[in-house]
Amino acid sequence: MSITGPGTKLSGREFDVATVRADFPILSRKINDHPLVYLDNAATTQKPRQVIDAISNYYEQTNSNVHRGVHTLSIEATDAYEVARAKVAKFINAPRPETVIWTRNTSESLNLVAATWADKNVGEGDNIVITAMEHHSNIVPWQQLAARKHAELRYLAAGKDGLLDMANIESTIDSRTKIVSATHISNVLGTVNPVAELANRAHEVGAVILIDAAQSVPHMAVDVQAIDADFLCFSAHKMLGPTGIGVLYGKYDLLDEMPPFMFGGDMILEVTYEDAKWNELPYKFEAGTPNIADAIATGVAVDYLTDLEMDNVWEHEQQLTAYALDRLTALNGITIFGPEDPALRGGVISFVHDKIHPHDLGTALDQQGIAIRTGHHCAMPLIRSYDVVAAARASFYVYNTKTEIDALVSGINDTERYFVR
Ligand code: C6P
Repeated sequence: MSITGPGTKLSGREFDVATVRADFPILSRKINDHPLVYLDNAATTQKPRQVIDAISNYYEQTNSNVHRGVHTLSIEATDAYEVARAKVAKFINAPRPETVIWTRNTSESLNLVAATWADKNVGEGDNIVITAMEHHSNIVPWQQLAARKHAELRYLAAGKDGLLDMANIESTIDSRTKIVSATHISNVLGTVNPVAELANRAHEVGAVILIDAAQSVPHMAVDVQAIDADFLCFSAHKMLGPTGIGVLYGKYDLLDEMPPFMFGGDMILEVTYEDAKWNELPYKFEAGTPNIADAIATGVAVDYLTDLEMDNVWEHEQQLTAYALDRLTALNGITIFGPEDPALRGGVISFVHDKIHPHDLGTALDQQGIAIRTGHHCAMPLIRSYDVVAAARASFYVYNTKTEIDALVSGINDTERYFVR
């Protein structure tokens, strides 16, 4: 697995958070008369000026449809759209740009694989393996598919330590497994899962692996070839890019054999009154006018992260996470979910307070300008397995600082003084 953990040497350049912060206009906003402390990055990240400008520049200078025109604007738009795809391919070390499909988001990418590859390849009596720590977007499509195909949906269990129970991997992923679909980093527990090991086991039994990288690609160097991922997906909005655009990576031969997901313009080569032939990759999976501006802006977000260097991004978040775990653990009445060892987790910390409901805590923190997420985090089965219905969650990114974690801790203390008398 290509992840960079603690102890990794930085590549020489300082990670200068103050310089990074200056690129994000929203970070100078005040919320309820306090400076914004944005700790809801697992939900969506803020956007740097470069990404915002890329969107307005596109509409001011280039706006046109792609793959259709012979005029200058259409050629420029097409070039920029394809350059962005190539940047994303390089970012995840995909062997060729055609293996990167633009979708709307991670959810759509997961649904695409379930509705095409899995619909074609999963039959009665087969099984699909996911983990106990999946987001709803990586549970519900498989529940639906399993019901439709009379297949079994299996879960690789997770222990209370927040780690997958890898001891059961051989009995869970067996000769009737057709696909394993697993999150790389849990959006609730922060756990970094051993996806290369899962891929290896899937391949041993002739299954394919789909990796939900919504919470990993934005934060660490991910190499699809090193992991040997068959499919991998993520959303631009969680990595400094715009909403409404995401990625599905797939191995060329798998994508080539898959039926299309949606039908319409651009995804066809030839249409007669009777029938149609599908276009080559990646266009077979991009029916209709795509989200051109946001694809181009995603390329700019990738440039931004590439410039920071993903090893530095990971190292920065590791330091913040270790610091936040230390400070939160020292508070009374707080239970933190997920691995105790910061080296086993990304920058996501979910927790509950024994006397303050997460929604009350979130609302009180907002009064102090601090944005966290509260609720089930779209992972109801996992949250319920901890005997709670909701949790508070702080999640970090490139622009966060230890001072902001101090603000979170003092915000919790202030809330406690108000609620617990
Ligand atoms: N998690 C969170 O606050 P979309 O919404 O399609 O861009 O991403 C879905 C998704 C899939 N997998 C994982 C691991 C995720 O974390 C998410 C999005 C957000 O945790 C919004 S619910």
